[in-house]
Amino acid sequence: MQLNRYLDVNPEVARALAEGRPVVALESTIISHGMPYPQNVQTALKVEQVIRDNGAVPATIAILGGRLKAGLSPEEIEYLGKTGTAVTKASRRDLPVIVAKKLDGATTVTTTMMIAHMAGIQIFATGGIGGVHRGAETTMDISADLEELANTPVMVICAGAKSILDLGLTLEYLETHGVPVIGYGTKELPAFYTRKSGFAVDYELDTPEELAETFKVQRELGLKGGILVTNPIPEQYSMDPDVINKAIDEAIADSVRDGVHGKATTPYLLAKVKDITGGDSLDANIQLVFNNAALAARTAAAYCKL
Ligand code: PSU
Ligand code: MN
Repeated sequence: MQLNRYLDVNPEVARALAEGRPVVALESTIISHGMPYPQNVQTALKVEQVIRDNGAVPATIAILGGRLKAGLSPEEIEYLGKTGTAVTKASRRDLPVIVAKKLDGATTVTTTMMIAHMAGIQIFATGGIGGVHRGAETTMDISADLEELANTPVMVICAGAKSILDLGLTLEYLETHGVPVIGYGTKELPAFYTRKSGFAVDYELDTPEELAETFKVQRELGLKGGILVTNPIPEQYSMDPDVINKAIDEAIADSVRDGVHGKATTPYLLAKVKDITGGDSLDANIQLVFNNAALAARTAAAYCKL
């Protein structure tokens, strides 16, 4: 484990890492900004249980009082969920000020990867990643998540990207930056709420062992950066593409009308989509996170056996 005087690895996580047992990182922006209270807290706690049930130790990541935390208590998760969007959404550029001023921050995919790496955690489960936004050719709104995947050696297991993003441009960006994009049991990029997007992924892998082996080879070759695993939402929870795409188009039109920009865009769109679909998208969102957590735990377990 890298020594870092700003980092607190909770005892259970530290013990598992020291003993070479599997650990899975989880982000906290999905709790504070990605879902409403109290479903956010219920989901975050259940995700940790899913990880345990699949043989790994969960490490939910956040910044509390300026401390980088790898592994939260249920009370800390409750605090983040209840405080919601009043907690700063912390991406890479936010870290110095939040830590120096001893503030709280909910970690995005970017900062969760960074802190996981500092703690020595290699596998991270989430719902969706940030990417190249629709209209990025004029707004230049490209998530820092993509840059982090290009630079930080963590495997991120997600359900693909939401079509609030430009999926084609997101894949182009990842290709340019040398990030492998793997479909788990599929050759097609899943679009978060749906199993299909019309875009092909680089490779299909079908078992946690294959994912673990691929990640190990990437490390041993000395390649920088992570791997993006896209795991389709289970069929029974997937949404009607027409319904969800219409909701997303409406949400984007609203965001343009309201002049939303910068870091507020993604949380705004997530909340709008949820409102427009009457909560159906929230149910799908919760189920796909459980599905990703289970795969991440099994992959972390396989990685420890290599
Ligand atoms: N996409 C989702 N759910 C989320 C997020 C994205 O489907 O909760 C969150 C993640 O924390 C992700 C962040 O890292 O939003 C990306 O924000 P931005 O687009 O501002 O980079
Ligand atoms: Mn952005």
